[in-house]
Amino acid sequence: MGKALDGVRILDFTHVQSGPTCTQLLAWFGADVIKVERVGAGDITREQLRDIPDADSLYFTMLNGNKRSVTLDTKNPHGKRVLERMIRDCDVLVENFAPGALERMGFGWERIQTLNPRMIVASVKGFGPGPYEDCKVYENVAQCVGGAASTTGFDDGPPVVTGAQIGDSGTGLHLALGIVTALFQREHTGRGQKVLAAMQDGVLNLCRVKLRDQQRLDRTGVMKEYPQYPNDDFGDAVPRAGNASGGGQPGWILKCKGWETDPNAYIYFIAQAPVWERICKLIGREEWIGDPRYATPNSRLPHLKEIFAEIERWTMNRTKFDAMAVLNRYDIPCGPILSMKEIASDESLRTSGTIVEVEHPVRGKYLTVGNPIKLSDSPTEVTRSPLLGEHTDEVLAEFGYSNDEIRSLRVAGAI
Ligand code: CAO
Repeated sequence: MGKALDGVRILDFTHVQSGPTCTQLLAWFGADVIKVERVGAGDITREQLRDIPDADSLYFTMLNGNKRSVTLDTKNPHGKRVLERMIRDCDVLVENFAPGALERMGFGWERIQTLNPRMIVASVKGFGPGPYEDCKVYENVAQCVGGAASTTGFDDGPPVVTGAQIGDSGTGLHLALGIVTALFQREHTGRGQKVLAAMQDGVLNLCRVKLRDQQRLDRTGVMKEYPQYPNDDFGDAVPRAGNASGGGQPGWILKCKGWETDPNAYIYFIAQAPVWERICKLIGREEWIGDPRYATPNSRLPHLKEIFAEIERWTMNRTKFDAMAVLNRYDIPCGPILSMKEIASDESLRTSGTIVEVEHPVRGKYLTVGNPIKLSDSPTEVTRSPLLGEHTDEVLAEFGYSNDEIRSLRVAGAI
């Protein structure tokens, strides 16, 4: 069976996390992703957070599967000529260099357009146009400037960054969508275009419910589903909401059996309005069903702390998995707090291909996250990340270089 992006050739100048997540996704959909790396060094993450001496790190291997690796010195005159040829014959160039690096290399948008008007040039940057456009940005900076940190954590503590890499992987996802959209438009126009995904914008897009809340707060001065209501004051900016659900259905994280010793013996519980009666019956508070203080979603809002404390008395007597099984029988939305250890051994995630074990020639077997997007006509087969420069000769031959030419490029230090 063919793949959705068969025939799309991608010149992948990405490094670290944001860009590589994007190109890995495109590779999973069948694009030929040629990762261009610095001669002798490669992507800096090959050696960051290493757990096995001299083997590519998990940081690298988990973000660069299904790609080919070419080494090329794009500052060497011979290397620049190779790059020109590659640009002429590829569909997309993806990069997440610091602002201006591509131009300093001599390959700004105008130059690339001259070489190949059909080329799509896709970039991750920290900020979009404006006062910070020249700044370098990493994950947690993006979380801070995109609105996530100020709205995450508890009211009595400092801002908190989340473990979900919404700045890096989140922006990589945004960029991937931009690229396939530009490829689709090129079908009609025949022209390439620039695609920009700024990390600040990507994080804000994922935090849009908090911008919604800012406007509600500006108008009414209160947000009744936030834990600050009814006893604490609201300031003029959206406060940190702890584990409140953030949606129209109240939720909170509740202790389960074993919480004293197991940091993940908790469950997320949603007191969804349509199943309120069942919740009351299950926890033995049937009198709440007819009580006007608890009967409607609005009347319950000032009592949420008390309600969740009462539900917690029920969850604390069960393991998170037992609680989940019972609550699901009553159609009550909930989810156990799963540790990474539990996720790593989850059979259903392995069966669905969301967690995959891959064999690597240097590091042996490693686990990686497979394609979270499943296409019925374009199944993903996850393959290992390439060794540094593993495909240099093979790729250059495909771009028309003879063995002798490849040898002299190597002597010149261009590859
Ligand atoms: N051959 C020759 N030179 C190469 C090369 C190659 N194949 N690949 C890269 N280089 C050069 C670049 O041209 C650049 O040189 P100049 O500074 O002389 O122009 C240099 O390597 C370093 O590139 P960089 O500035 O992108 O790298 P950095 O480590 O200094 O910064 C980062 C890293 C991530 C902060 C920066 O790239 C950035 O802000 N990127 C945009 C935002 C982003 O993606 N952040 C997410 C990072 S975590 O996923």
